Amino acid sequence: MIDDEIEALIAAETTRQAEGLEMIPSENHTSGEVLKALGSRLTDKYSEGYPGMRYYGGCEFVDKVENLARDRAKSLFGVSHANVQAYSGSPANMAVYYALVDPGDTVMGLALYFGGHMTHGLKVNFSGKWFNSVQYQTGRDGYLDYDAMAALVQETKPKLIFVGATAYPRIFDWAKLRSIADTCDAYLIADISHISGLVIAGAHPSPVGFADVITTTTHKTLRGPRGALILCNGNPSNPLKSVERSRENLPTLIDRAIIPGLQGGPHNHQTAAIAVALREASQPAFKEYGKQIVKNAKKLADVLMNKGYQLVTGGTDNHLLLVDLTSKGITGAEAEKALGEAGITVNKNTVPFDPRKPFDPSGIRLGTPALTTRGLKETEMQQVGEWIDYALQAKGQSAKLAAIRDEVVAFTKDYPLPA
Ligand code: DSN
Repeated sequence: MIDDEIEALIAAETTRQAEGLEMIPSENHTSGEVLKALGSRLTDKYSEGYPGMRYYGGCEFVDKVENLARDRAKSLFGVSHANVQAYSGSPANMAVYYALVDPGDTVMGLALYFGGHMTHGLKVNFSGKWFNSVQYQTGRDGYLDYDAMAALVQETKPKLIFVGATAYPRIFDWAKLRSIADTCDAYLIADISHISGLVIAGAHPSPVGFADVITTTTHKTLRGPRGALILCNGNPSNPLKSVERSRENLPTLIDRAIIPGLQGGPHNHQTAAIAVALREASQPAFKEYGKQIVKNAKKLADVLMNKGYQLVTGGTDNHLLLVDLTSKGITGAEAEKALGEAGITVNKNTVPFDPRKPFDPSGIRLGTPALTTRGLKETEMQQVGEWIDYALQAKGQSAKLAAIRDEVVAFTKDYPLPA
């Protein structure tokens, strides 16, 4: 039986993506091969446990799938251990807490409203409720304030420090962060969800060798399916023996946190799709892709700054721009709506020290990963910047926004979604 209701909705969403410009920095377009793995019979299979140690029969092929995904992740990032089972980024981060700290322990992370993530210690998230969460932030200039962070670490002595962001346009100084964590022997956790594709491409420094554990979603700049990786170094131990919390035991601690700690059966179709994406990311073309993402973001930053837009930190080193719209007299929510009507999908976002509330903050995030996947380069970024500016000026004027949308739709015909 064909489910015509769902089929129509999938078709409508596909058209929305194809005829619009997806500029949410955490989104991307996967390849047809990734989609094929996601839509496979692997979704039918239960396989709680790890390859060679399952609680179910019939795992001979999903074992191979998971081993391929693990080996590809290890080789691509240069680590000795990879767990590929976390259902997505938040469960991956939860597993890290579960593995390394106890409820009530002091943990630290970048505040959400300064570009961090909910799971890095937001008060209404499990990470802020179950732990004594201390939050660091950026300076007035939008850059991470390493000195203030170091002082806060000295004062509060966290056992674990999350570093990573959802709205930070600059690079992380991993060596400096390691030395800050070492002042209280804290575990340093690098959540590179937004930038893992850039790390692989050599367009952002790698935290390997500095962070104790690295987490990343697989669906952002890495351009895979929704999912996550947890990466570390160390020696896996006999799974039946108990292990102490130590850096040497990180692989065992992480694996046990995922199962039996937090999750049940792995999503094998997702694991296969991650393996496909990791192979794609190991190709020379992916390095070019990652570098082009950054070139495109820098070009868009220049175009918008030349039109008088204020960018947090005055530019970007990565895949995203955080635009403070205060001086333009438009709010983040108004901008998101106007751009949406013009066929450009973005999301409203707080800016550092935002006087406004998160549901209608002062800024928007703009990202180039999805547009770069479709083949847009610096020349096209000029045009995209023009449309963004026209649309923001045309806020509330349906006819003008519809006219921009017509231009966007026509433009996208030359930049199809990946086959
Ligand atoms: N929701 C993701 C983002 O948009 O950045 C973070 O989890």
